[in-house]
Parts: sequence; structure tokens; C-alpha cells
Amino acid sequence: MNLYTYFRSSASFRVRIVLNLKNQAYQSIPVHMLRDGGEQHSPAYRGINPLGLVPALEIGEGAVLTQSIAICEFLEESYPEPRLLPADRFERAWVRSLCNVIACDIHPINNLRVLKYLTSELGHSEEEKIAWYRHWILTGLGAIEKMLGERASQYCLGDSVTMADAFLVPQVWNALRFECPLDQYPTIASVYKNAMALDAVKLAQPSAQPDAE
Ligand SMILES: N[C@@H](CCC(=O)N[C@@H](CS)C(=O)NCC(=O)O)C(=O)O
Repeated sequence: MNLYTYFRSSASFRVRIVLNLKNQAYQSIPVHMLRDGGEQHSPAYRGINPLGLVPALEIGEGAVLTQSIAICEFLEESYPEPRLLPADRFERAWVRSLCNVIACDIHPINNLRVLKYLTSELGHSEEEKIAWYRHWILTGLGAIEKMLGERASQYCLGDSVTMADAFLVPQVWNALRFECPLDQYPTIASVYKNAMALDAVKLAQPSAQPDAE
């Protein structure tokens, strides 16, 4: 499998974690999001993903999947062990809902292209951009902290790693990168620390990527 990825991309980070947890070898194909106006916008990459976003997973014979949720679900179905979606249907839906909070409600409004639009097209300052970023991250993390309060132990759902951990870790990594304090989110901070200690996560983290700068 070939993974089109960028070391700091949190959506790619999710997929890298799932691939590693499933012990699936893959080749990273770096797409530099800042170089030359963003390689994700190049005609060559738009041929892979017309939306111009990473990740994209090439699973052979020209078959390409985009969208981290769809990719992770595909990996779960293709390589069922270790299972990252619980057997219990309520818990399975709960894990998916946590993934969706991150992938649908937090991440898209803080994506590079949105942040760039705020400053370049709408004329907002760097400070306003950062304030926007922090506001939406902290709003989302507040909701997640409450969700985790009911179910987390070592990881998001009890003591088993699930897809929710693969989505939470990159979002928290991003929050820390933008110096968002985690003091108000003790459960998130503890789950993050535990998940970051897993080899699959260590190998997936931005600093361990071949394109890391
Ligand atoms: N919904 C997509 C989001 C993908 C996405 O937004 N990727 C970001 C990196 S984390 C990206 O490629 N941004 C490039 C840009 O904004 O120009 C997914 O979950 O895969």
C-alpha cells in the first residue's frame, strides 16, 4: 500500500496509527503541503485526490481511497485483528461518534486551507487566525472531555485501544503544537499520554516520518 501523507497532517497521522496498529506495511509518499504553493494542489496529486487533501491510500492496481474515516473503516474490515471498533454495537457507535467529533466538527474548520483563507482572502491577522484555531479546538476538546468522562480508562474506551484513540491523538498533538493548554482536560491528557506510549503511535507520529523537517 502507498500512503500519500504529510508528516504534520493529522488526518494522515490517524491513518498511519491504524496501519501500524494493524501491522500493515506501507510506503509513505510525501506530499509537502507548504512547498511550491502546496504539492497537494499539483495536477499530479489532484489526479490522486481531486479535493487536494491528504491522506490518500493506494491499495493496489490504481485503486485509491481518500477520507481518513473511510480509509480507517476499510482497514478495519480488511484486517479485523486487532479490532479497533468494539463488538458491542452501542460501543461501536460511540467510538465512531468520537471519531466524527474530531474529523467532522473540529478538524475541518481548522484545516490549512481554511486558516489560509482567513488571513489571505478575509484579511485576518495571524493573531486572529490563532485565536480562531484555539477557540474551535478548545470547544471541541471540552465536549470530548465530557464524552470520555463516562467511558475512558487507559484509553478513550476503557483499556482497549480503539479507532477513537487513533483520531484523538493527532488532534491533541495539533492542539499542543498551537500551545493550547490541556489543564482543563485531565482525561484527554491522560489518554493522550498512554496512547503516545504505544509503539504503533510512536512510529506514526510526525517526528518519526521520513518527510519530517
Ligand atoms: N476529511 C479529510 C480531511 C483531510 C485534510 O483536511 N487533510 C489536510 C491535512 S490534515 C490537508 O490535506 N490540507 C491541505 C490544505 O488544506 O490545503 C480526511 O479526513 O481525510
